[in-house]
Amino acid sequence: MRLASDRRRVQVVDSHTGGMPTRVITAGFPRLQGATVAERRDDLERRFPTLRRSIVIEPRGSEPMVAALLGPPDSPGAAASVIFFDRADVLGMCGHGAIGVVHTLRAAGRIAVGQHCLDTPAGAIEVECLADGRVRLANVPSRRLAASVALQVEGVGRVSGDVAYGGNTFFLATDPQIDLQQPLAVLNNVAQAIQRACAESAVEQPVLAAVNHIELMGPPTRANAHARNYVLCPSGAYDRSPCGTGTSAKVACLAADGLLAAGREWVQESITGSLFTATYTWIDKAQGVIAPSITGDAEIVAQGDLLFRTQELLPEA
Ligand code: PYC
Repeated sequence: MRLASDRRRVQVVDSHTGGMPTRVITAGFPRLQGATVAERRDDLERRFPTLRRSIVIEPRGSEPMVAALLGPPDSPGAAASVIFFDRADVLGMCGHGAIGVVHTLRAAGRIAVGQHCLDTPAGAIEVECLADGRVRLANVPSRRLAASVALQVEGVGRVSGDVAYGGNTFFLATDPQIDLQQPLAVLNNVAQAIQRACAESAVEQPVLAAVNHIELMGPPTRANAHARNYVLCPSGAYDRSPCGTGTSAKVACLAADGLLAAGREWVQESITGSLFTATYTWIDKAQGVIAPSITGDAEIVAQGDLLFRTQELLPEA
């Protein structure tokens, strides 16, 4: 059955990683300008804001959806380049999305069990398709940027937490511990108030200027997990998965505090109960820089064409 023959087609494969949707764009997206994935990222950000949103939000997508635009590799031997975006932004890196991409490439027969490389705007990442179907991601170098940063948060009071980079920059609220058993709407309000406080305090505490994700930490509900998180993304959606970049940021803080030894596993539970397993090795112990590794699972849930009028695929600038 071929419908809407007057429409242009953008081919996608939809998956979820621990409940968080990833939409891999495999063909049909307008050609981006740029010799490197970083340049193509800038072009995507500048010239295609409406098309980006139309791909991920309703009626074609959903609020939390992250898209992964596949392109040619930059580095010799890389399987592909990938640029992640959600309804608000082009993302530096996305852990759950990378797991979805690798799962999709494997299902499509483009990569096999074993190690591969993906070029992202945040740098090249090593990924591994494990024989049991899971994906291991060697994330970008991660580190804590500041410890125990105190904020005055409207409706909450004083909140202290660490600022850490794991491919995106997180404020990890730890004190007071926010009760993660509260309704999602309450957690969302608290995280948004912290997000606003980060923005408002960035003049006095410049490290906060880079914060784009808020991570609330609490005790796990799963017997095999070490902690549970709630992650607010810049789009306003919460991460249904344990957040690969957020887990990397958390592990960087644990490493900096000497609370998790290199090579030991950290099992991070998401607000929906899904799990990622993380480990790390030191890149530079004196500077607190780690190489985190995140293992998780994805499932393909749909494959198809998104339909657009020709003018909807034209650049805006
Ligand atoms: O898994 O890194 C992640 C992520 C970032 C935003 C949503 N998921």
